[in-house]
Formats: sequence, structure tokens, C-alpha cells
Amino acid sequence: MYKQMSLVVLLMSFSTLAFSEEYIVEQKGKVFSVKQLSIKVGDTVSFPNNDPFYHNVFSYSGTKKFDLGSYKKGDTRKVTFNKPGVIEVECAIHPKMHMTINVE
Ligand SMILES: [Cu+2]
Repeated sequence: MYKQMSLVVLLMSFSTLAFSEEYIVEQKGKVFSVKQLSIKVGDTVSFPNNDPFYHNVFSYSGTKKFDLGSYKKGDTRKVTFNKPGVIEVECAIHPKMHMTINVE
């Protein structure tokens, strides 16, 4: 009986983790597929490159600094956001590429 109860507790903690979501922001035609994205703390954003040339997604935002490096068509890199705030996302290769992520 005791063993069954601890199993239930374990399953519940796993299902809490499953609430974090993954979003996709495509890079195509030298733009991000969305200009603005609202997500929750713990969510992940995937940035697939669907252009026939390299992109380099990065952010200088204090809430979440990252640099995914340059990567080619068909590749994707991910970022998990663990703090609330506003994150400006840019591309190091194409200065006009820009989007904002709101982490709540
Ligand atoms: Cu780019």
C-alpha cells in the first residue's frame, strides 16, 4: 500500500513538468515567423532555420542572454526561458531581423 502511494506522488511531479511548452519561431525570408510571442517561465522556444542561408539568433536582454551561433538550413536550436521578463531577439547576420518574447 505504501509503495503504491509513493508511485502516485512520483507521477504527479512528472506531470507538473509536462506543463512547460515548446514554441516554434521559424526563420524564413529573413524574418522571424512571429514578431511577438508570450510564453510562461520554463517554456522553450525552438528557432528552426528554413532559409537557404545561415542565421545566428541571439539576445543581449538582461533577463536571458544567449547566442545560438550561426546555423544552416534545416537546423534548429532551442532556448529555455527560466525568468520572467521581455527578451529582444535578433539575428547577428541580418540586422533587420527582430522579435520580442514576453516571459510571464
Ligand atoms: Cu538571419
